[in-house]
Amino acid sequence: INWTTAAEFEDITYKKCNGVARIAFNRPNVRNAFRPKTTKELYDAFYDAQEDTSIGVILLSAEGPSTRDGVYSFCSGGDQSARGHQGYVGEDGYHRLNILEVQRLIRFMPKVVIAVVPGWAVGGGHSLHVVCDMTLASKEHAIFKQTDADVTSFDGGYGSAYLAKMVGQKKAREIFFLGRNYSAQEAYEMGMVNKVVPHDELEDTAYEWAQEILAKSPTSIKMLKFAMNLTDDGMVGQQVFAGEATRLAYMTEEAAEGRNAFLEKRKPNFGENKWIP
Ligand code: 1HA
Repeated sequence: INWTTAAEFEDITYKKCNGVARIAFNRPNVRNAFRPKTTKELYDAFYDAQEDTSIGVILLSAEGPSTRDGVYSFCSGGDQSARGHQGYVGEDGYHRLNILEVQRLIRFMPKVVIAVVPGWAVGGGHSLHVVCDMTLASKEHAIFKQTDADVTSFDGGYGSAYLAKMVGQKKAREIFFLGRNYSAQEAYEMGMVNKVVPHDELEDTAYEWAQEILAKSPTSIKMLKFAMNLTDDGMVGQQVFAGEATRLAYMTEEAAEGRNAFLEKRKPNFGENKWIP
């Protein structure tokens, strides 16, 4: 895969190749924990990928392994050493950790986001894989774990309630209330992993999945993603889906007539026999 660097960051890497963007955590020595700087960089990279019309699929992956002990990780959630008394402190001294904004960007972007999990997916890192459209996991090294209830930093949205829709209420409660380790195979059997892949083939498989998706109709993929989101996202889900319906309506003769009539200061004439059932 001929990746080219799309932008330089400190806590993440950001590359592109043939319609695919790859955004990867790059703090492997702390199990790819995210600090406020990381979430800002993630947001900027995801936003760039969203706005780039050549990109249809984004892989959220991770660099590694740790140079200290050789352990692979996807993401271990919020950096506990960046936590002050009100929350996570950024370099500017403010308490913030805008990981939920990153989640919303992933959720609402009209492109497919695939979590590529080479190792630990823990806490807020686990929630990130949940909110991605699909998850591929390393057979040998991926471990899924929820520690939110150990550190009093809990995801009450997609990380938990949406997870429950994915794996069922009892399993989701077990994952959060006990905080155990689950292998890639166990996560697959629960329905939160799409495929368990030999570690050496993980990145290539993700790229292949992306290429298969890229061969599909972009409008269909985007409408299907938003349709599947809609029922869980309330009025915002409806807004996002309906926004695309509005865009399609703009492309009709009716829309041109409505706009032209206004600009020409006349009554619109939408024509005969247009009330197609
Ligand atoms: O859920 C949310 C949010 C929800 C809504 C709104 C905002 C949110 C913001 C954040 C979060 C969260 O992410 S809460 C959950 C935070 N994460 C954790 O509680 C996981 C902490 N880490 C671990 O449990 C373990 O490190 C591990 C299961 C991922 C891996 O265990 P392992 O292989 O035994 O490694 P370990 O020795 O523990 O870690 C290696 C090094 O990485 C250690 O550094 P050292 O002490 O040797 O210098 C360790 O401290 C560091 N490290 C690992 N995870 C984190 C970390 N440092 C800071 N923050 C971490 N999350």
